[in-house]
Amino acid sequence: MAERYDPVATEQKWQQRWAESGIYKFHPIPQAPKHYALTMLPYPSGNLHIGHWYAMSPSDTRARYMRMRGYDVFFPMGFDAFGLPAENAAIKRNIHPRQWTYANIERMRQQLKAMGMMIDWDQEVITCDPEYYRWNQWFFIQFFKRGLAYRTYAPVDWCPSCNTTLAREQVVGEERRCERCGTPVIKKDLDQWLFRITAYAEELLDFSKIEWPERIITMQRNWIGRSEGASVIFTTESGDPIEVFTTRPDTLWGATFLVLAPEHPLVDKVTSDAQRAVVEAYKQQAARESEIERLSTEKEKTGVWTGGYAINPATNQRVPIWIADYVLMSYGTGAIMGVPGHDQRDFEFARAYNLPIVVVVQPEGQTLDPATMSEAWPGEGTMVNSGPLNGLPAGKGEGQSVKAAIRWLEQQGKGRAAVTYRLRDWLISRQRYWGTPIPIIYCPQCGTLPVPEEQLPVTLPDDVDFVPTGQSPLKLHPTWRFTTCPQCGGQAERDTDTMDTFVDSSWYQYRYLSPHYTEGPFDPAIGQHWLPVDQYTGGAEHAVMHLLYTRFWTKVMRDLGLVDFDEPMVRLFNQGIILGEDNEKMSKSRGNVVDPDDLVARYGADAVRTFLMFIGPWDQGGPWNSRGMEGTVRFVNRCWNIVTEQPRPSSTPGDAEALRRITHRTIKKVGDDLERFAFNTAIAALMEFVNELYRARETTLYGSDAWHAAIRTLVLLLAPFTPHLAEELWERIGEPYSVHQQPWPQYDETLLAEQQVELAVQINGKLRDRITVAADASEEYIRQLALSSDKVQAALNGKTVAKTVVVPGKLVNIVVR
Ligand code: ANZ
Ligand code: ZN
Repeated sequence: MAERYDPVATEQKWQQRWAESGIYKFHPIPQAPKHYALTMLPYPSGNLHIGHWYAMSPSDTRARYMRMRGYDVFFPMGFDAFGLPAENAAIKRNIHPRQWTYANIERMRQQLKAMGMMIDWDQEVITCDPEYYRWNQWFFIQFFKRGLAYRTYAPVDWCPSCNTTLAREQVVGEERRCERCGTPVIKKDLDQWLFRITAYAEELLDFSKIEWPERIITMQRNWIGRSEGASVIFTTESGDPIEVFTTRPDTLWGATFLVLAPEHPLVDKVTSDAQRAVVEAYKQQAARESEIERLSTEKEKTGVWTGGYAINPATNQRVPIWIADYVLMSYGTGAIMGVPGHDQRDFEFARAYNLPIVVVVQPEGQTLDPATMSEAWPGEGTMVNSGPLNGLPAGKGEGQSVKAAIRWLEQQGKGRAAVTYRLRDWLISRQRYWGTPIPIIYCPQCGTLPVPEEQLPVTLPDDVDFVPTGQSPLKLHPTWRFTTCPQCGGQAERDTDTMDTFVDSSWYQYRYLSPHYTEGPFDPAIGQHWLPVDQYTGGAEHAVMHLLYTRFWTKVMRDLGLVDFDEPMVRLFNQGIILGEDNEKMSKSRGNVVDPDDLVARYGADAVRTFLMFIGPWDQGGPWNSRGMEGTVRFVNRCWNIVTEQPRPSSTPGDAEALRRITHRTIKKVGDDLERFAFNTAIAALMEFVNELYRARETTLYGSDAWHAAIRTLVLLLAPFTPHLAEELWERIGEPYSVHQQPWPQYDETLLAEQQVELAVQINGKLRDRITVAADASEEYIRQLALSSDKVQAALNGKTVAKTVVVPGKLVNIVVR
């Protein structure tokens, strides 16, 4: 009786052996060309779910493959361990967030080990460890010294349920809800720390040094939102300049009013006493609306006149200054020139409030009349009513109106070319407990000072009441915030906010190289060899937060002299999402959650890994399928059996050359597929190969050189996918430990060509047809093909076939009686 494969025992055996023999040990100096493979680190929520498996096991397969390709591969793992859920869970269970977090980490680390990944756990990074967040604080201070961290009192997005501020990226959807809890976000005025990511806006638009999915690049490009145009200076009657940003400076001669955002700092000054009450009321109302509501083109345009006027620098005419909610303080300069002839929103506004409309672009073959126009003309045409621009074609090209307008503005000193970005600075202050304390001291004498670097880390105290009140919990601690001023030694206070956890994940890839290094965020000698990350993998949901922040962070690190490259991750691959069997997002309430622990206990990690990779293209994700899971289990067992079982001796002749060809074709196919993350087709090729091996086993090929070579190749090709099974089989075929230290098999080009042969098809010796088949096609296949030929069928005319003789490479003879 053949021995059955016992995945659970086998997996434990090898996981232990791998750990003892240290085959995944990180080499500070790579011993071969380096390959830094990184997968996004998990949040320690308490349980590894199938989504983690879907993100990590294919990454591990790819990393293992690269190692067999001859690279020294670093594939580290850690935990993104600060953040709100720890506090919420801790409040619910009445335990400390630290305790909750570290218990979860412990559990998840075990689950990750059970997955059979090639992780060197000595390189692990836990972002809530003081030895980690110390460097968040250190970076903060470097940013501060360079003017890249600054504090302002400003209206910020505030989640009333999480009781904290949010970065703009964390406010999602048209309804502007909190990304975490879905509560509608409100505005609140607070003193907040921001990182000046906008200083890098232009450079962040340069994607030429990275190979990232087009989708992510587009999302980042749109998020940064670059607009080219001009800033134009209008002057109020009291002499204050009002700068507007416009993409159409050529329409300046048609600007018949100005509109300020209700929050614009000049509103109070330009407002006349007669208008003050309505202006105040309007400001109040606008403050309650969301940005999306304010920008909506559907919405009726509203606004009020301030009672003030400014001078249009081109026409020298007085234009009224209005405020309206469709102008946002957070974009451009927070003020616009109203050009109702050519901007639809301005047109609607002018019609609603009876403001004059002037046409400055006449379209070809039409004469627009402001009195009868029903909408603005944003298109092409010839400039009219525009002094020096008259007669020019309207457009952005050379010799066209926009360039001419900018030149005119610059000559007159009334404006200049300008670029505006949608990107805002990154707000990092959080009024929560479980995060990195901001290393700043406020001294009544000396002002705002960074904590001296030798005093880092500023540790997070344990004895804090962290139940959210809207106040920073650290502020409520009886003593923590009191300190002495590093400059004058007098009484001073610490900043009591903590940092956004996206700070932690902005640079963790550097820390993995030397997680306990004390002289800097990472050991530069090791960084020299290993950076940057060669291959990053993770979810596409991080397109505009994490993936933008880490690019920004690396550029700052470069400017600080810490690294000598511009981009943190050269290549990026985004996996899809694994859905429940019902094709819906997995969720407890739907009851469609698949628990990897159960599956591993039943089928082993290798089968689960393989199934996840076989389910479909990795970037597309797909629904769970229990039948498919069983299919994978069968495949694992078939691999086991083909290597370990001894068949009965056979005298059927086998084709050694054909076996060699399929072996080499499989090497090439699996390798090519792994290069492009096509795990599913790679596994399909392996399945075909195993089928072929089952056929070959029933012939004299069993036990031949070609057989042994094919089996050995199979085990090597399985190694990245089913690391435990492959290791066990490798031992069983008498090869030395470890299969994971073997080179990837090479294929022989000359064996790849799929040779075609033409066969004559005879009936009782008489030629009836010719068929073309692969040179190594099986006899059964050739027989089927010959019998299904139309000509053969016609000639047979219902007669019974006595037998069919296949002469390989030559002919098929069908004998009828
Ligand atoms: C005059 C004008 C005439 C405009 C015209 C457009 C067409 P993008 O492409 O998104 O950058 N604008 C500027 N600042 C604004 C703000 N804070 N809130 C709302 N709208 C603002 O759009 C730039 C255009 O949006 C600017 O060009 C300005 O209107 C408006 F025929 O100025 B334009
Ligand atoms: Zn002081």
